[in-house]
Amino acid sequence: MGASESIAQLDATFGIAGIARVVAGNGGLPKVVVTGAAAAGEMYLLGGEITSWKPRGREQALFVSAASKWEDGKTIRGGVPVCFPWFGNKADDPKGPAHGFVRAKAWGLDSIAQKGGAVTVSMSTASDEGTRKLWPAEFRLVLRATFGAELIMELEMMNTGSAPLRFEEALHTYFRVGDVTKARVRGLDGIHYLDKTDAFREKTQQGDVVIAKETDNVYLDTEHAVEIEDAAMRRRIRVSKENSLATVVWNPWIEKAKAMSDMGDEEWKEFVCVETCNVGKHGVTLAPAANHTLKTIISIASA
Ligand code: TA6
Repeated sequence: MGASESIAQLDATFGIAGIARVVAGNGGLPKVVVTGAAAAGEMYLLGGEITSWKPRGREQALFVSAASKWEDGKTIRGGVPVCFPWFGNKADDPKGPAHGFVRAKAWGLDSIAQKGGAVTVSMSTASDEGTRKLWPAEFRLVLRATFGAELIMELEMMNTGSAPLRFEEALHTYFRVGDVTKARVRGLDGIHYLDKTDAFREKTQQGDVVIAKETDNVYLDTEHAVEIEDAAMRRRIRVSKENSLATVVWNPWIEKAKAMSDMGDEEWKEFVCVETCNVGKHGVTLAPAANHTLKTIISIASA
């Protein structure tokens, strides 16, 4: 079955007229387009990657690079990449794909459901011959994304094997901002973090996080919500979460952005990543047949 036929097949099976369709997106890649009463959104089967959320009456909340690649097996630059089963470099294999392998994998579409004005899209991926070569474990990973007045993301991990396993995970969200140099992230004051730009040295956050240079901080032992204050777009984006003990704040700044082939030289100004995670010492250990759900709820208010 060719790509266009399978897209038509998926649309026939899961599409909801006037609410959600499966269509060919960038690079001909299949995506779900949501046009619900409360919000519009998009989610690609490549990586189970959300690339758009626009609550009714509000501006787009997510950033996607104009230079992103759109190819099977490649990662999308922007939106909400799913990092799993490791974060950053693979500890025991520097050649392993950064941030794990599911963000470059084709996921399956499981369901599309409408409730009130919100639409929930559920996609999943699981262990197979390819994943076992990189990570010898049996798993099923489901991402449920609810596009409504809030964006709710639930990443459910199930250990489908007979041995305990340990993994890291992150919803690596790229939030669109008007001007990152005029934005700040609130809610991390006094929190310990590892500074990835300074050999992972442990430091303590003083006040709000302001972006005035390359920033790559892994905040530890933090379960509470944070807020992105975006003065240029006069809005506040609130990121609350459950079952997550770490938060990462990232912006590549000028030089790193220039060095990235899938990011425009000036695009570093247009986003900040605030990532809901379980990484490092907060990696999750799961017994056979057990499951764990990381949840994040995003809302926007005028500032
Ligand atoms: O989450 C922050 C980070 O780990 C940074 O170190 C930076 O590498 C970023 O992710 C993007 O990673 P990527 O593999 O998508 O280029």
